[in-house]
Amino acid sequence: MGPRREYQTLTVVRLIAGGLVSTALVGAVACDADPQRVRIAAQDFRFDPAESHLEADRPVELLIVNEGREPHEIASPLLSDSEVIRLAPVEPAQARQGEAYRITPGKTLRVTFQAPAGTYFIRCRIRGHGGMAGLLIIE
Ligand SMILES: [Cu+2]
Repeated sequence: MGPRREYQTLTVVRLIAGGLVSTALVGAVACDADPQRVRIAAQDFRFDPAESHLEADRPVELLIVNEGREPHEIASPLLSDSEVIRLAPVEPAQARQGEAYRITPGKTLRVTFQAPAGTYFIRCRIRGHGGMAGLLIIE
């Protein structure tokens, strides 16, 4: 499966999940503007925690800290989806490599965004790091 096809598959999964969650939360009002902070450790070779839960339509500050000895990266619809509002540039900006961001050992990547409900995959695409995958479940 090529990268383009895979992205489309992920988008469909996200839209389906988003629809289900939206239905379940009808009537809920999200008006709290305090950012939700999430810290995910990129380890050799997994994300910890592998699953995080967040509230939809509220600002999120996502920190990905490389605690390993290997470089890791994050690729996610969160970084490319047009429905995700990026509230600040990704830091450090020079970490960008195509559709992913590379994080060297000891460094932290900061992504500040607001997203509609859905299930967002994150993964490391570096060869041999195939087990590095996680989910941000926004509901
Ligand atoms: Cu990796």
